[in-house]
Amino acid sequence: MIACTRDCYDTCIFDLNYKPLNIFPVNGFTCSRGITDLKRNKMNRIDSAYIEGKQVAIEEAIKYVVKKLKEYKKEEILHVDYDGNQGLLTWYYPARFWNAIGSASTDYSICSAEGHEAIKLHYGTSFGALPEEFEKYNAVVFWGSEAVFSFIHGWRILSKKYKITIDVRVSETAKRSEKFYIINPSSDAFLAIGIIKVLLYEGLYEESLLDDLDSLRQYVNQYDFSLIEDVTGLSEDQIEELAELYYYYKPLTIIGFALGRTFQGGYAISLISLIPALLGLKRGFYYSNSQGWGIDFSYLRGFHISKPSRIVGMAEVGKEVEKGNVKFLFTWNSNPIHSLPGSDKIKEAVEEGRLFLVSHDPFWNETTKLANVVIPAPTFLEKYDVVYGYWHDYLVFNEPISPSHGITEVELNKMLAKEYGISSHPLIEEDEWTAINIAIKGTGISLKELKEKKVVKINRKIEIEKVKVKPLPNLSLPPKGKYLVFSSHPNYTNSQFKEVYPQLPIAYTKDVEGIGYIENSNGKVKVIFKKDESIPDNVVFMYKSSLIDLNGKPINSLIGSEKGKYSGTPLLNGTIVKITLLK
Ligand SMILES: Nc1nc2c(c(=O)[nH]1)N[C@H]1C(S)=C(S)[C@@H](COP(=O)(O)OP(=O)(O)OC[C@H]3O[C@@H](n4cnc5c(=O)[nH]c(N)nc54)[C@H](O)[C@@H]3O)O[C@H]1N2
Ligand SMILES: Nc1nc2c(c(=O)[nH]1)N[C@H]1C(S)=C(S)[C@@H](COP(=O)(O)OP(=O)(O)OC[C@H]3O[C@@H](n4cnc5c(=O)[nH]c(N)nc54)[C@H](O)[C@@H]3O)O[C@H]1N2
Ligand code: SF4
Ligand SMILES: [Mo]
Repeated sequence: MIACTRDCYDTCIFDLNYKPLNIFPVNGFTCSRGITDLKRNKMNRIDSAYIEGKQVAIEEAIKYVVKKLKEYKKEEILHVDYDGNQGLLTWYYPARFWNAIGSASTDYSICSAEGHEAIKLHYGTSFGALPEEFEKYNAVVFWGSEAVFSFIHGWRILSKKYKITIDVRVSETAKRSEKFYIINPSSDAFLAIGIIKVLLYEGLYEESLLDDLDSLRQYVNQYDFSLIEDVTGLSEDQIEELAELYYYYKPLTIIGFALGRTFQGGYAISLISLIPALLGLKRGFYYSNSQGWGIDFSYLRGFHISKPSRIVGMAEVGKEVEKGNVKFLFTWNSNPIHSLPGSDKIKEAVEEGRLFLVSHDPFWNETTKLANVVIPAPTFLEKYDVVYGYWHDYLVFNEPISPSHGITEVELNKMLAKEYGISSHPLIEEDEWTAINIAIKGTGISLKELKEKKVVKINRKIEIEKVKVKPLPNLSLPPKGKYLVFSSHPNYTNSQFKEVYPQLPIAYTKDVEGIGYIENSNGKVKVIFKKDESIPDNVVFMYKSSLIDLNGKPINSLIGSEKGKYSGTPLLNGTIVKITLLK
């Protein structure tokens, strides 16, 4: 079997002919990327190792990387890895070499970390509804989620329900919903307070699971409806209607990752998560179930023996590179030049010789094209791995169906360790399969069983009886202005698939058409503007897969190093910009 390892809610499972399995919730269908995977696997591949653009043997590249590594202090060496491939052997285990040498690590905050912490404050876990539980609801609220594109199997189940969407523009999900509410960007915490106020005032909460309604009442009383109306852009009547729909339908709330990247996004998610509990729904939300399976990701990364010498927030990598605090950057499973905030600073530092960049990736991308050293990696179709999802509860034993290109992350880890002279370090000595067997113990599944059956249900149930009201956040007013806002495109997963579906940097606004600039105090980028009536005045909208401007400059030049309060997630959807058309 093979599970698609891309960063995606759905984690489709395929047979060895790459046909999607006809089991719930995969249900025999996949996306526009899934159907082109076999073709794409032969396109745009890195076919060899490279040093400064010159083709070399992989062994030579590794020797050179280790020689360079030894020139820097461990705090100046940073590894940047994220979810290009969610396999336990591809993403997690390879952090061991870096932890063994005590280099710096990121805080893994770029995507969903803020919301995990926000929900855990109240529920003690971020584990929400399972696919089977999606089926039981009559209605759903998509809150900051473009599920029609980003979560196609979830959407297939939920599209049959009564649907309510809360967004800052008329998204595709909004268009296909029975009701939608368009609010001002980054005002979600205030809307959640408005809904809670109505439910409490009107007594619409017979079976609340919250432990301290008095504190909640006092808290929401601090916020007048006139303020909530002003901040959210909705009228009191609209908020009342939304609250009554919540009470009447008792919907499942899909809390989108996009929210965690807004101004006060963690606060918003924390308050939103209280609504289903107030209505008596146990785990009446879905955010990401990844931290609920009992997989010990820290063990895989080796934190039980060696920790990073320092943590650099993903919001701050650009800034730290600019300051000269990071001089060596090793990346795998991630395309930082495309996707990190302030990535223009990383690009400049490499071009000016202030940063040594190494990338291990299967495909040529914005980072590999710039890197001093490139090492080819096999794709998930070319190696063994163990894969979990962040929605469904299957664990999958991935088997290769194509000949391997390059060197796996595990092999590279071992070769780096050998060259560095630390092969006998306990993190390196422990065989990767032994590490996996230990790390998945909490799922109740052994590696032996998984290897035999290939696809095994984790069957984890987390019961919630009471939900804690406190801590409640102290809110500030979101800044006014035009917000640059991003979302998922159906044909790409983040920066991937441009070899199949080429694209241009297009920014959608209500009324501007032509070529021009988006700018703020952090930078200026050149894009194509297109008019789109679904975008309000205070939003400039872009897909998060076209983050390189017409001059090759990262759009993320515009994103500063501000970060969320709970987990340091960058404010990717919280940036204020100005637009000008080229004369
Ligand atoms: N096809 C496809 N699927 C994907 C991905 C992909 O690139 N392509 N990426 C995957 C990844 S990495 C992730 S993180 C998830 C993301 O999936 P989602 O959680 O669905 O997030 P986004 O698609 O980024 O954006 C969701 C919506 O949030 C809205 N939004 C932005 N700011 C605000 C705000 O302040 N308030 C409110 N209420 N709404 C706001 C946007 O307009 C957008 O419609 O999808 C995964 N699935
Ligand atoms: N402005 C703005 N920036 C954003 C976002 C936004 O909404 N707006 N979204 C953010 C979000 S949600 C996320 S998750 C990040 C994603 O950021 P990225 O790191 O760009 O994520 P991907 O493009 O999914 O994957 C990264 C790389 O992993 C590689 N890869 C795939 N499989 C393997 C493998 O088996 N081995 C190795 N070594 N590499 C592999 C891919 O080829 C790709 O180059 O971007 C963030 N950046
Ligand atoms: S990207 Fe998502 S929907 Fe597409 S094949 Fe992979 S898991 Fe399935
Ligand atoms: Mo993400």
